Amino acid sequence: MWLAVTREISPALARCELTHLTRQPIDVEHAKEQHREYERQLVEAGCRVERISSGPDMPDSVFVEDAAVVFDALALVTRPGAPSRRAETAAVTEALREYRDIRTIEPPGTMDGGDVLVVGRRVFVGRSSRTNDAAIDQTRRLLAPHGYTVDAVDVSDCLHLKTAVTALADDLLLMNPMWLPSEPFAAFDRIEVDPGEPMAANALKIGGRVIYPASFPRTLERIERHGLPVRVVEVGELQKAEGAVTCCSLVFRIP
Ligand code: CIR
Repeated sequence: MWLAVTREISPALARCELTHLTRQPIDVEHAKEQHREYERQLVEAGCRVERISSGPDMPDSVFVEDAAVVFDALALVTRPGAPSRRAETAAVTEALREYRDIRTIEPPGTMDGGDVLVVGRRVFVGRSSRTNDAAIDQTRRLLAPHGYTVDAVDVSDCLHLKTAVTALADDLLLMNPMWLPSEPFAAFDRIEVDPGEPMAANALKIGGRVIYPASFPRTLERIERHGLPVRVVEVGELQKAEGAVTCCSLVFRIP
């Protein structure tokens, strides 16, 4: 079965990190409602949801994807690029320890899980304002014995690699070609986001189903035209914090 690790929304969400967005007021109660509906969709998709608690000292902790990347053989706990987010990894490590051997990104490496796209045995890592070469090299060394290849991809126009590309299937990517070089992804089929919806490349695939934000109707149409079953969620308050749908969970197989 699937396990989805999520994390409670911090009462301090409004003090989140912002890189490419202008700060807007965030209604934390509304964000919590949207997050609960997101978790309900995870359950509908076949996941058991395990929610970690949070606190006022971790504004961004709901974006649990950034604290770890879970593979079949191990969980890689990151060292988040924003110093304000480094404390998030302790509780995530404890939650994952029961299911996977833990490996960690060590200084001077920094990495956000939002920069790591895993498609089958291919791992693409965004070289971004959050993730550096030291972390990419560590990841390559840790994963090589398990048969994964690791490719670095430069990301400068958006926060994370997965802001610009996610996988809808093992051979199909959803991407914004304006924010990425196309060469690393040449082997894959692709759906491009509608040009008027640049933030629309972040979709969460679980099994054969896709969880997708309600705010990108034209790209949604493109995904549905491919015959993929999509469940739409309202995540507007989390989007104001520069979050999307992959970032609010760590989804992986458990026995
Ligand atoms: C941050 O800047 O770290 C948070 N405000 C947003 C992180 C979103 N993470 C993700 O998409 N993986």
